[in-house]
Amino acid sequence: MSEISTGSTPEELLAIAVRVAREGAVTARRMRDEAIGDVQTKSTDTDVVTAADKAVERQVVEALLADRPGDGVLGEEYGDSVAVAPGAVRWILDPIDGTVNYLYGLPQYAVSLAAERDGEVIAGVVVNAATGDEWTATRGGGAWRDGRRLTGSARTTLDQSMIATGFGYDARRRAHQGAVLAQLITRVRDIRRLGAAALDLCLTAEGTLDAYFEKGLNLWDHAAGGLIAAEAGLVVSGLSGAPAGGQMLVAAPPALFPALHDVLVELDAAGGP
Ligand code: LIP
Repeated sequence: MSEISTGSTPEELLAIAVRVAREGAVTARRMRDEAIGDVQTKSTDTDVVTAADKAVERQVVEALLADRPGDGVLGEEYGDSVAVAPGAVRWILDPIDGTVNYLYGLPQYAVSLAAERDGEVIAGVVVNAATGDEWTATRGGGAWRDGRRLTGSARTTLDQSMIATGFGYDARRRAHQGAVLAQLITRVRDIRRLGAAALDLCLTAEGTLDAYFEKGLNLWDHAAGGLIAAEAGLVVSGLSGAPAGGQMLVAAPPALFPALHDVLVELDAAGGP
């Protein structure tokens, strides 16, 4: 691997990620327009994976390693390939986030690609494959959409806030999540369940949504969108001081985060199966 590749800047990594993610989004859209093929299930009968998920992941991984052969890739469908060079990058990829939306043709599914070095995500891009909308961020470089810097929502009170969330694929987890929602919905302006964590995070980063939370996300769901939300000035965290992760991820403007955090703790949103 050339020296430049291990020492690439976040901006150089973002340029690679944007190019490759856009190409993957074109493939996802084309395959959707042609026909949904080879639909299989994973953890439950509602946790689906399509031929497009696999094709996009293969395409993105091949393009990344052609550019940077010493890097590693963690992908939703084919798992982890270990980086072999010191200071190399681990790419974190969800080839189609919002797979059920993709299956139904709802225009809310995205290619999500992040670059991680030494355990820290330093660049990320999310491309809505249905619409072409694109969000980017580099660590310390801000979050952007169409040349506009993102700064999140100006909302300051929970009862006037639009909160997005999502549900797992396991019925027992969904029962707990539904019980939490039944209480939360009385405390907020409204709830939205759009079906793709990466896009939920980007819409929250741009202030179209006021805040987002979800239990049970995988790293590939939130690696890029979490950086975009953080670089938009949002608090991206778990509950009670925990980092954002599978137990809970909350993304909210600093003015809103404490109230949302406290009600999620009160309702045991991180609990349950
Ligand atoms: C999806 C997430 C979404 C969550 C779904 C699913 P996938 O990821 O983006 O937020 O609510 O249950 O996990 O499976 O479409 O890549």
